[in-house]
Amino acid sequence: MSERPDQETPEEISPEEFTGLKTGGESGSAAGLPAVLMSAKHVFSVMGLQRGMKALLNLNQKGGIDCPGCAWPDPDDKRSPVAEYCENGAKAIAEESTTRKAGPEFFSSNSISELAQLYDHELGKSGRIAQPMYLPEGKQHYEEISWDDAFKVIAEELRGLASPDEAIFYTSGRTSNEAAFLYQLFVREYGTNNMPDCSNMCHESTGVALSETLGIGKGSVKLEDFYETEVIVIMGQNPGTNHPRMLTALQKAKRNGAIIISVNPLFETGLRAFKNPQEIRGLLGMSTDLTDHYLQVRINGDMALLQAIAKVLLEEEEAHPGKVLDHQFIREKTEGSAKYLQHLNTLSMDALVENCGIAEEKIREVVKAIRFKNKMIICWAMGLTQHKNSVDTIKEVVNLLLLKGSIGKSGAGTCPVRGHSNVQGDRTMGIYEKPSDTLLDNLEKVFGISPPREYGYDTVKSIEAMHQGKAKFFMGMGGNFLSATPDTHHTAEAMRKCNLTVHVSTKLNRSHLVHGKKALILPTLGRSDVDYKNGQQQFVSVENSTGVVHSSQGKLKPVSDKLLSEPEIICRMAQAVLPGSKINWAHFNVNYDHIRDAIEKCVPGFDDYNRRVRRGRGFYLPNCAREGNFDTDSGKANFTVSEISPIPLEKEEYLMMTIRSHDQYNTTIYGLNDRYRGIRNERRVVLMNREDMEEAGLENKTVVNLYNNHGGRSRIAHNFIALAYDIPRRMIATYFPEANVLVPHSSTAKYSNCPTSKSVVVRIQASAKQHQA
Ligand SMILES: Nc1nc2c(c(=O)[nH]1)N[C@H]1C(S)=C(S)[C@@H](COP(=O)(O)OP(=O)(O)OC[C@H]3O[C@@H](n4cnc5c(=O)[nH]c(N)nc54)[C@H](O)[C@@H]3O)O[C@H]1N2
Ligand SMILES: Nc1nc2c(c(=O)[nH]1)N[C@H]1C(S)=C(S)[C@@H](COP(=O)(O)OP(=O)(O)OC[C@H]3O[C@@H](n4cnc5c(=O)[nH]c(N)nc54)[C@H](O)[C@@H]3O)O[C@H]1N2
Ligand SMILES: [Mo]
Repeated sequence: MSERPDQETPEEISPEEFTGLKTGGESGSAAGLPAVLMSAKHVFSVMGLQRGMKALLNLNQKGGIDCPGCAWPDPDDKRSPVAEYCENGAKAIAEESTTRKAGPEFFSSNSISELAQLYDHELGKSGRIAQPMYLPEGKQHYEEISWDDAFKVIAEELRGLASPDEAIFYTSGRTSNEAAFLYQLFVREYGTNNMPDCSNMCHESTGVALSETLGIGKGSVKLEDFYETEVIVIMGQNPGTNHPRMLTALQKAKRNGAIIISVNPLFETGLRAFKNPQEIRGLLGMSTDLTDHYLQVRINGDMALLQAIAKVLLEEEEAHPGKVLDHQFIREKTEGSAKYLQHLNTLSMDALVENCGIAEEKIREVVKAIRFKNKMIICWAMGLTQHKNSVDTIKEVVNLLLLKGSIGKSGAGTCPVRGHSNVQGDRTMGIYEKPSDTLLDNLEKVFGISPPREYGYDTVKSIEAMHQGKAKFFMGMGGNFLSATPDTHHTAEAMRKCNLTVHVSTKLNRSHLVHGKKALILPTLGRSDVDYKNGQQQFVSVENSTGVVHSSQGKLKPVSDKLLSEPEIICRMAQAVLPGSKINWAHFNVNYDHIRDAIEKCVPGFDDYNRRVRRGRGFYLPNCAREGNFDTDSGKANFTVSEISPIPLEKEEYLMMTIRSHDQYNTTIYGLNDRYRGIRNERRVVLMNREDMEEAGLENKTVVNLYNNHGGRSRIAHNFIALAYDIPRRMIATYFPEANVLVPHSSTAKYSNCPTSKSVVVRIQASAKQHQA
């Protein structure tokens, strides 16, 4: 770690130049009129008035378009007739439904190396990809190709591999249930479980921790639970930007008397206060304060904080016997409490305080506020899942809920807030490198295929397999594998070793520009596009963060008649690759009801799928933890024992979290502003503690390079502007995906193999370069 990297610049994969930072004007509250104006600006500038209105009026309405943004649930009953969406949902729909398109001439006049010089936000502005494109070996320009020929290229490659395990099939979380089911069916008939997905980089740690402790990898709460709860803890999540509609639920919870505790190294605007744009008072600028207790935790200090809270709760229980812990629940519904409580007693409060960075008095104050409350919801997202010890930290979340009996009853439970709008549904459909026996048995029974039983590669293992030449074919059903995964240069080397890389995409992204020897881009219909089969309009279905399955039907005319739906792409690819297939692929492509019939036969919980999904609000999937039944080996919820594992930092080292700005959706960059944080027109910034900057001799806005060395590889990210910010000492923050060059692929979470994107150890060196404001 101590070596400075040699200054030789690795080949540039994306621009590292500045766009012109402006600072100031941090927001004190989220949403309000500015959010409404921003939504309108984004939508109408690229879609026009009529198309824009049509999209917005249908967004998240029953029978309408499911927002392609986040997976936050829609209200079951009352929905705002005009605005059941948020600013960032509006941006997502504008990005997808733009009328701009990248036709064949766009590709013939721009070589791949020219396109690589564009920033991510500029790539997106090229518009919707309007026809299939092929990059033959050795060529510098993508060329138009017919769909039939594209499927032939894929078939030839897949049939030529020595083993099906030389192919990798990635999925991003926008893929509908119908497409996801067909995709995994095709991949398993072809003969591999190499099905990595974005979940591997996202809530994988959650799935592992919750399955082991509560018997189900998903959260247990419904939206209504927020309205009945007494305490909401929000850990490692920035709802104002990433799940803005959650603020409406928090506001309602607050009005019903709930206490909100926010745990985050940054006091994000969306955690402070909310001006509800669906209410006149919100539009007039009146805000609701959200957070009652803000805990500025150190990066990865959450486990220590949770243990400290539990320790103080035990003391409170001693002082007020029977009033603080739910003894009956612990006795009847859980296992392992004795060991857990014993372990808590051995922990040193001082060590916990030092690790989490929050003063003991503050912790005591918070515990005082919640000690007699019985209904608690804990929400979390990437701030908890992307660390080495994430699985154990999330188990510690469960411990706290179990102490309070806060699971399996209304107004209480686990709320891992999912990312992509159907990431949870994709897993339910079997997009997983470790499929369950139940699913494979059912595929065998229903389709007569022999799916492979060995586990496949997850995301990080896929990168390694490509890097080592063990995998030679990569296909992405959506997503942007190159930019989303860790260690950008290492992943680029891996992708370039493939014989063929194939991307089913709506918009151009960097994974199309860092490609295998040959490459295909297959353009697909998005959520908002109408999809007809034999004159009959189709719909697809998705599952939100609370396990509700509902329909989504496109309403807009596609920008080109050469786009195919994801289900059709899979059916036609399957027919080309598997001519002797046992499955009637053409049948699925006639009417998506046929796909749902097949899902009903293979996936538990989907009885009467076609009828129930047609009910406006859809239906809830079974959830044992919600019912207070735990599908674990013991049939009980498990307390677990974990030890904190402080990340050692040498004198000049910092712990870096890579986070999202307000103007991006993962690797899709809508714009260069991060309005709530007061950062505008620039993404190459590093947020630092002011005292750390003084100590390091860095003035505000000095240009620095960030570097590290992990697993034998030196990494450097050039040109970041250091900004003094309210963040704990020795902690820094940068934006994803620009900082992904620094995230070591060899550093992943224990048990879930999730890249540790929120705890990257780096050093900082001033650069000779100056930033011109
Ligand atoms: N508009 C928009 N919406 C999105 C997305 C998007 O990019 N844009 N992405 C979608 C996806 S796929 C996902 S997964 C979600 C992501 O939603 P979030 O998880 O909210 O996204 P991040 O920006 O990664 O933010 C993590 C938060 O965790 C905090 N944090 C970092 N490290 C720690 C830590 O160690 N402890 C604690 N307590 N906090 C920490 C950061 O300060 C930040 O506030 O959002 C989804 N929704
Ligand atoms: N350093 C760091 N890295 C991270 C994270 C982090 O916090 N820090 N977060 C991780 C997380 S939580 C996630 S979920 C991953 C995200 O990883 P991905 O899901 O792979 O990335 P996205 O940026 O969401 O994918 C965007 C692309 O999807 C395509 N697309 C959009 N809509 C559709 C559609 O309807 N159909 C199809 N076929 N394609 C479509 C577009 O071409 C677009 O360019 O990144 C992870 N990477
Ligand atoms: Mo995610």
